[in-house]
Amino acid sequence: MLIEKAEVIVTSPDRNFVTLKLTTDSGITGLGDGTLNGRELSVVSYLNDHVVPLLIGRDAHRIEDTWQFLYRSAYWRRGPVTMAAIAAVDVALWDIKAKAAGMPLYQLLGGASRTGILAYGHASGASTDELLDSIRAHQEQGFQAIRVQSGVPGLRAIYGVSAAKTDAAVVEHHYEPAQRAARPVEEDWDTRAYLRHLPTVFEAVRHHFGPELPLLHDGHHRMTPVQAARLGKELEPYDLFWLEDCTPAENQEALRLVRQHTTTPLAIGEVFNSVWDYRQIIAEQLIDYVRSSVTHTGGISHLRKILDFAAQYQIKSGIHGPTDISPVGMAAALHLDLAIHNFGIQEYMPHGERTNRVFEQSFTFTDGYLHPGERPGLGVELDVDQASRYPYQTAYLPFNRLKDGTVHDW
Ligand code: GCO
Ligand code: MG
Repeated sequence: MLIEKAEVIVTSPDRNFVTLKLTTDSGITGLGDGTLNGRELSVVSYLNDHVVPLLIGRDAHRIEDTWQFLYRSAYWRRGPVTMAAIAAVDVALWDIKAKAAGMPLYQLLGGASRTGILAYGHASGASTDELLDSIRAHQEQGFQAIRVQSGVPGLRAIYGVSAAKTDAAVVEHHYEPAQRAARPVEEDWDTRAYLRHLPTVFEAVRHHFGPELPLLHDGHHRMTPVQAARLGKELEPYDLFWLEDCTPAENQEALRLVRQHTTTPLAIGEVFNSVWDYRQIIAEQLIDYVRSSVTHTGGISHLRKILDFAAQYQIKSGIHGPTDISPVGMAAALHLDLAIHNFGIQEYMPHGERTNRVFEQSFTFTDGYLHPGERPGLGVELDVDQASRYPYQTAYLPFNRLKDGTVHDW
């Protein structure tokens, strides 16, 4: 079965998405997500200018060989653009193989290891009261695990908290960090104010919702190791499911200091691209959850290798699933989640209605659990007419400045 056609489709229903569609000589099509938030067109160029010409005429069944060919023949390895482009090809080929087999993709990955995929939703509020309402709204939607992000007194809009007031009607997709604007929006940041405030937020949340509800928090790379160690320690009484990205992810050794001081579980990796980014923190057991997405880590083939490595050290999955992962990337995550043994939790931010019209999906969310569905392949199809109604729009992620004007990690 040969690849006959490769098309890169860019659409911006609620936000920008980059999708690779492969068509084989037997008429089977496959989809892969290559969306890189705020840098989408670089992946489009990488695919169109350098990868698509190499795919035509290749055997669609040779997934591993194609992966190794794209990775090694480029000579310039890793990096988000390269790995998102390779991911798009890899996932599209898995979609084709599963459709050819007449099976949902998870069956080819070893079959189901569980009946459903526990998902966490994003609750947030500028104030603690608003946050408590947002948690209630998520519980009403069925979520059984909740990420908690809160405003900090004295700071304007910050990561994870919508600028608009949260209410039940907009809770589905109230938080979308990329802004459709010609320049990145500037936000402000003060780590000391954050460290003072956050434990009071968790105290209020535990007081209102009791000890059972799994609670997560994202530090979004903004702390130093010693600040992260202090936060982890101070949050111990509130029994977090995880503290995510507490330090900038490039420095794997930073997590050693954090780990020595706290038993709060640690999750990291949404900006990682390969198993090499995890080598030390997995082998030294410095983390508890792997946060990579399928889309930014070379696809199902490579993320599976990272997760199998992690499994040997009792480290579990927590696959990245914000709205900037398209429904194609989400479906790929769900098939992997269902099949692997060391599944931890899946992030789930439901997409908006326009996005759901462009990407027709078979996955379900019931009582807090996701399932990829039983359709052959990934279970997602792209409506090309709908997609063409929403052309690309320039959008940037925000960035942070401290009070004195210094640029800080966002
Ligand atoms: C998460 C992430 C996202 C990122 C976004 C950037 O935990 O879901 O931190 O909110 O900020 O994916 O594109
Ligand atoms: Mg995160």
